[in-house]
Amino acid sequence: MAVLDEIKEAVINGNKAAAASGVQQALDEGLTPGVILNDALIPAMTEVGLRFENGEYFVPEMLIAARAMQAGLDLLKPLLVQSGIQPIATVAIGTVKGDLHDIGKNLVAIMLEGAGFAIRDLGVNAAPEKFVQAAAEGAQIVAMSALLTTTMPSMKVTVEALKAAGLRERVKVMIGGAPVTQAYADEIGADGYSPDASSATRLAKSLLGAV
Ligand code: B12
Repeated sequence: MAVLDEIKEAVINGNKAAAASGVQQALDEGLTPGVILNDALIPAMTEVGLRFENGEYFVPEMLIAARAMQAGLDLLKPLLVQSGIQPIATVAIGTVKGDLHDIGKNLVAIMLEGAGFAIRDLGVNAAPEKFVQAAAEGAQIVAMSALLTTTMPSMKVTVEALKAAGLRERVKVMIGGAPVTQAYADEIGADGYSPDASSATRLAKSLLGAV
């Protein structure tokens, strides 16, 4: 599908306007948000990551590609999120301390919202205390994202901080992000891991016994 290739190119080249107009065109042509996301936007960011690894791209290129991706996501968000439903539970989601990557976290938040969860977005660079505070204020699930191997340990610190605050039994902890694995989730005592945004919604529901 030509338009999907155009969107991919636009994101890879960091062309925000072309990414947004491509997504709009794809929607006008009747493509579903899921297809646009999984067959254009996400593969584009994967390619950007490869180019960074190969030394073809540097941080500025990654950043403008991320902005182009976000412009496309902004158009998809209202279509991915249903409204007017009673929330299943509140999820406090954030990218852990020291980490500024938020595209995956935002995507997981959008999908969870679409699946009927209320979202408390703690943003990026979220310190363990922020997650603890959100849990103390009633969030039933704490969801942490990390894209850097160097920031993953903050997930463990947060789990420990929840324990120290006496909240660990009251909340479910789920984690994700490209370098995160099920083995790491087991190691730090998180309740669950999932590799992508759609399985994250299934995971959240299963953690609450809602499926
Ligand atoms: C875009 C990008 C950036 C942008 C981020 C902009 C933004 N607003 O997010 C900018 C330019 C800021 C950036 C900066 C850096 N980056 Co960067 N970045 C990327 C890149 C290319 C894409 C990440 C992305 O958005 N992917 C698309 C989304 C959709 O995927 P995702 O995040 O994995 O999320 C999915 C799943 O993981 C999962 N998921 C995510 N979170 C959660 C949470 C839960 C609870 C669950 C269940 C699931 C889940 O669901 C999501 C949707 O399916 C990756 C390469 C890559 N392929 O991952 C490098 C990458 C992550 N960056 C990297 C590096 C090294 C850096 C810098 C250190 C570079 C530098 N020298 O300054 C800095 C660090 C800044 C910081 N302190 O955070 C490395 C990390 C290496 C490592 N293993 O630690 C990578 C892997 C590039 C590479 N190949 O080397 N980066």
